[in-house]
Amino acid sequence: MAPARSLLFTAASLVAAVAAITKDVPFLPGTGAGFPSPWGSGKSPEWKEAYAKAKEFVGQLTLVEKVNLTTGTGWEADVCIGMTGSVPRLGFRGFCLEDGPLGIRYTDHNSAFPAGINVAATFSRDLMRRRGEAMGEEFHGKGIDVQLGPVAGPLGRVPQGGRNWEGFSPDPYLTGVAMAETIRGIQSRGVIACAKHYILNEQEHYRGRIDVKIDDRAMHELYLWPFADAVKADVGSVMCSYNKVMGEWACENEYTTNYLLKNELDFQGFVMSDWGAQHSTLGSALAGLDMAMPGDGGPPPYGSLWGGALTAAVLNGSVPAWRVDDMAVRIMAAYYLVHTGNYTARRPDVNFSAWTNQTAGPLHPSSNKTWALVNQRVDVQAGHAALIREIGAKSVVLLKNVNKTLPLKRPTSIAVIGEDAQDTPGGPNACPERGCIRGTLAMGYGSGTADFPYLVSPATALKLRAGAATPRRDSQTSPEAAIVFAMATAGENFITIDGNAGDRNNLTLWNGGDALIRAVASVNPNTIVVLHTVGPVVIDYAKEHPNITAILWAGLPGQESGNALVDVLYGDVNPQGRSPFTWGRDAAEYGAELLFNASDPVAPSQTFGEGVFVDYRWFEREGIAPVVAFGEGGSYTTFEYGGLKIKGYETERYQASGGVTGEAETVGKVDGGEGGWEASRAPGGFERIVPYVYPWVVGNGTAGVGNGTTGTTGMAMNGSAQPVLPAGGAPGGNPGLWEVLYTVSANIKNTGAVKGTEIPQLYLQLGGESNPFSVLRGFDEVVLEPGETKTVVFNLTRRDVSNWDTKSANWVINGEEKFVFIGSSVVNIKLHGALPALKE
Ligand SMILES: *[C@@H]1O[C@H](CO)[C@@H](O)[C@H](O)[C@H]1NC(C)=O
Ligand SMILES: *[C@@H]1O[C@H](CO)[C@@H](O)[C@H](O)[C@H]1NC(C)=O
Ligand SMILES: *[C@@H]1O[C@H](CO)[C@@H](O)[C@H](O)[C@H]1NC(C)=O
Ligand SMILES: *[C@@H]1O[C@H](CO)[C@@H](O)[C@H](O)[C@H]1NC(C)=O
Ligand SMILES: *[C@@H]1O[C@H](CO)[C@@H](O)[C@H](O)[C@H]1NC(C)=O
Ligand SMILES: *[C@@H]1O[C@H](CO)[C@@H](O)[C@H](O)[C@H]1NC(C)=O
Ligand SMILES: *[C@@H]1O[C@H](CO)[C@@H](O)[C@H](O)[C@H]1NC(C)=O
Ligand SMILES: *[C@@H]1O[C@H](CO)[C@@H](O)[C@H](O)[C@H]1NC(C)=O
Ligand SMILES: *[C@@H]1O[C@H](CO)[C@@H](O)[C@H](O)[C@H]1NC(C)=O
Ligand SMILES: *[C@@H]1O[C@H](CO)[C@@H](O)[C@H](O)[C@H]1NC(C)=O
Ligand SMILES: *[C@@H]1O[C@H](CO)[C@@H](O)[C@H](O)[C@H]1NC(C)=O
Ligand SMILES: CC(=O)N[C@H]1CO[C@H](CO)[C@@H](O)[C@@H]1O
Repeated sequence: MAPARSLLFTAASLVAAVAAITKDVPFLPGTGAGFPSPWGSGKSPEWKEAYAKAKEFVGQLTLVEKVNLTTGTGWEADVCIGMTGSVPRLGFRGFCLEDGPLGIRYTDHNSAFPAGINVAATFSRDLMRRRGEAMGEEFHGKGIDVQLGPVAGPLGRVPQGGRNWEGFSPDPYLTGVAMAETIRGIQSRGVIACAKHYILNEQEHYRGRIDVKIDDRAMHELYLWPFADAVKADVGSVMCSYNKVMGEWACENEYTTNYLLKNELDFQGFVMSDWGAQHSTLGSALAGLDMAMPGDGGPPPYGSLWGGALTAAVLNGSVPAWRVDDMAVRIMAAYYLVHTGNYTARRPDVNFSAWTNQTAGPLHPSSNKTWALVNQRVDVQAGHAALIREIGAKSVVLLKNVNKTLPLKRPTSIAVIGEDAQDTPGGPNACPERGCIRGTLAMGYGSGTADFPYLVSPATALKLRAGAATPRRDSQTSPEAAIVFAMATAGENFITIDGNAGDRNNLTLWNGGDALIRAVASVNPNTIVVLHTVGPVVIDYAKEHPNITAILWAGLPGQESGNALVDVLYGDVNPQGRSPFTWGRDAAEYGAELLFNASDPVAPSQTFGEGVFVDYRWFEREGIAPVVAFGEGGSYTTFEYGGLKIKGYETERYQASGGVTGEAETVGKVDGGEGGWEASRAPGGFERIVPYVYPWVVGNGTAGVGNGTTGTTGMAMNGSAQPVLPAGGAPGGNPGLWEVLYTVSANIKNTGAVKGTEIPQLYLQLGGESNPFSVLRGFDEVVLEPGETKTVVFNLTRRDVSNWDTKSANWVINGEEKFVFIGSSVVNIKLHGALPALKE
């Protein structure tokens, strides 16, 4: 028997959790551990060829050419949001980097895809992958090398987090799957994906100052988990974040970058800084940063922390030559990794300027230099509208549907109420970066936006679909159905809307949404509520209201918003969306708190004392019944579960990885000493663009006198073979973690009258007081005709059944009895059983 789903654990005090933190961390940054910065090995089969090509390419470069690839040319110095220096001698142009996670920012003739949170709600690996592929095609078509997405940080620790919607879900397993599928999709189209923001960037308030403290276990089991999936999926780049972790900036943090990402996870691609998140020349280089973005912002004479300053640091012996070679090799390896097959020789020129909407403009906007035809308005949308509509419809979560109110049955009159249903006056892009509320909400605000090619509002789509039954905007008469629309947005902190500086100040609806819903429901007994929100909102009253017959969460559906919604309202698409987060009654129910008012606003710090207990894990631990549970969502049909089978496999004992890496390599020509200084100056007569970041040294430096930064000196400079960590050994971590230890299967039957898709979910109880009651470890998308039964099979890997153990710095399977729950949400469990003991 599985234990009762009641309060299993007494709530451990947060004070104890906080006290446990320092002792649970293997070391603190700044203590010298975590050096040297691991060099890419290119050992894994997926990276081998890319590394060989990268080394051949980098082997031809001079020091300044290598440095050019590592450093952005400066804010608005070129046409992309970020662009590195080039290698003109070999005809290799710089890397073009462009936001964002739901489509191309600052261009036209591109698509505006559903936000990450929506594709998470589909629980469809297939749609996650296809969305990635379609985005990759668009970025490639515009000549972009790196798409700055997908997002696993913020993970969604707190529901108010301004950028949660750019990512997927506060559940690390769901986010991990979405990261991997999105990355594989993007990279299959010749574009490097960027897993961001690494790491613990969970709120917008104080994001450029806050120091986050966390215990080793929560780091591994929660926040690092989806990044491990990203690395396992061979992501080409990772972006380090604005915040500090355990006292050091995330972009010069040898613990998070060298130790966790590059050593333990064996990440083979390159790490770039978030825009302006780099704080020093040597600290960042030695702690594993590989690319500085946007590149400018340093002191004279270089105007950059890298560029010429990095060249000087190599020449004066402060940064080892192999470290810069490793940066360049990692960057080029990511390039060659995605330029295979169809994409081997295809690298379209950059076809747009992020900085102007005019056709002609400067190639170097910060200096207004070199005017040219910049916006060629290449149409990259292809047939993606159909996919966007499909994701939009399949991400709608049906939260309430009394007496089969939905699907609509040819109502003769519909009232469409609320500004959130309407077209935006001035067009869908009237608010730059969606930085104001006007018309229907289809994406959040900030740098994670793309301009809409068009936006089909719900009102427009309903008008078309309803035909004769012309929708009315008033509620004076008694329409058969009143559809009320309401919204809540959030975004990045460079924009403040209605006092919300990125993060949401509250969890209620915006723009009078709650009052509007109540007013309509007080007069219309068939009130249908549609919510466009960035995350959970407080809707307990609406769930209970007798006149509110249906509630749908449509999230942030992108350009096909209205069409996708109508598909669901009229039953062309049977809803399969499931909530990728928990809905509570107020923010306090979530346990974890967003830091709005720091006692020390200059150097704020915060401890993630709730450990692994976020979202449903916290609700379960505290015995709080959610308003809408994680994984919950209705359908127009019904399903029956049965036939649970659990099978354990005999397995090899888990091997801790060991041994040592190879030695650090210098690649090709090493410019050093006095000759190095001379070789690293700009050629005579070179015409500089001002302001623009270059890799050349100026003046006369001292050759080879320094040997590193204080404290870290010896270790950071040490290029000899280094130990492989026990949990490491291959991209994503120890390969043994992906061994399948159990398969769990169940039969799902469609017991209703219409075709539908069920999302069976597998939760595990890992046992013991320190574990959550249950954690998601599997889901599937099962399409069933009426009366049809299918068997779903879940694989449970060693990683799925393990906990992080600080003492052994590895994953271990604890000795507790473990239970499997299969259900249609975290609280609606249909089948359960015990996992047999492991046969090792
Ligand atoms: C570095 O890149 C810039 C910008 O693309 C270019 O002008 C310059 O010539 C490059 N320097 C070297 C040494 O290739
Ligand atoms: C070496 O160069 C770096 C970057 O310009 C500088 O920060 C550092 O102080 C220099 N060290 C010595 C010993 O010259
Ligand atoms: C290569 O591109 C062509 C044309 O776009 C396409 O038909 C084909 O499926 C692609 N092949 C692969 C392996 O992606
Ligand atoms: C930028 O250059 C263009 C073309 O030379 C010129 O017309 C324009 O006035 C310049 N703009 C600024 C702000 O200097
Ligand atoms: C649902 O239908 C039943 C049977 O027709 C009726 O008794 C009940 O009041 C309805 N519920 C609501 C909320 O309309
Ligand atoms: C370009 O057009 C978009 C969409 O209309 C608008 O949001 C943006 O502010 C414009 N950008 C510039 C640089 O004018
Ligand atoms: C919550 O914030 C929104 C947006 O600022 C605002 O419209 C709403 O009135 C606030 N709710 C409450 C209860 O203050
Ligand atoms: C439901 O709607 C009816 C009008 O049809 C109204 O009389 C009634 O007060 C409403 N109920 C609530 C709880 O608002
Ligand atoms: C560097 O120093 C040498 C002699 O020490 C001098 O000839 C040369 O002009 C100097 N170069 C620069 C750029 O200052
Ligand atoms: C490196 O620098 C440290 C501190 O300045 C010094 O004690 C040490 O001797 C130097 N090592 C070498 C090999 O130059
Ligand atoms: C489950 O694991 C088995 C054995 O490793 C593998 O053959 C199968 O493809 C996996 N199935 C899924 C759905 O991952
Ligand atoms: C200048 C430039 O690179 N133009 C290209 C823009 O993209 C289209 C489509 O890929 C190419 O045909 C152009 O050559």
